Amino acid sequence: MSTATMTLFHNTASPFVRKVLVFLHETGQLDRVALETVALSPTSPNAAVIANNPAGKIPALRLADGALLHDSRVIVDYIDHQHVGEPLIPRDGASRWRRLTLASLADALLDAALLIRYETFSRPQEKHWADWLDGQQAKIIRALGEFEEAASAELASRFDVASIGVACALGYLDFRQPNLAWREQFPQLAAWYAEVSQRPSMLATQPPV
Ligand code: 99T
Repeated sequence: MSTATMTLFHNTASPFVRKVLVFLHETGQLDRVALETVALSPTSPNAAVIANNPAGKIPALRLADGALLHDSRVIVDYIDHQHVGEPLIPRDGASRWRRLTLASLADALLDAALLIRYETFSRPQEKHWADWLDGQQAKIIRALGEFEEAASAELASRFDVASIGVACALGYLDFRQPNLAWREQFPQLAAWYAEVSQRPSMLATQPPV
């Protein structure tokens, strides 16, 4: 019998959902959550998601008492408060703010990559705005540059909110921008990612092929 008391609005293509799933894996709470898979985009929203989250976005997590949490930052914080082991989000001190800032940069990379995805996938070709796409891609490259600096010490030091965010962001780049060839430009980041992508939590949550 299922022991799940919570429901996660979910899609395997979403790197934001993946962060939540990796947190659940890493904290041993996977069996507490049932997955409700939904398909959605800004131009084809999902009614069940909108009924729960006015922003119409996933992940959203329904708790046992019916309360609804979104977005991924709020959900991973909640999950991190639900287990007894070492927190994946440092509770205080300078490390809290540094790890959350790295995690935020990973989200910013994802926001840029998702805007590119929606612009190129959902909008007709003749309406694509090249300067705007270039501006989003530049954000991605700058973020990768900062992660390259952080790879061998800060990211390698532990697999927490920062490292999980960066790992899921890199997985999404490989999924949606397979020709980017970021590994040549950022070799330390590539080496770090090759290692962490073998973790069971990462292997179990890969985007679709
Ligand atoms: O924007 C929409 O209407 C629907 N998009 C989403 O729900 C995406 C799915 S990733 N989720 C977010 O943008 C969540 C961002 C939020 N700040 C968070 O949870 O952290 C879809 C990826 C793909 O299909 O390529």
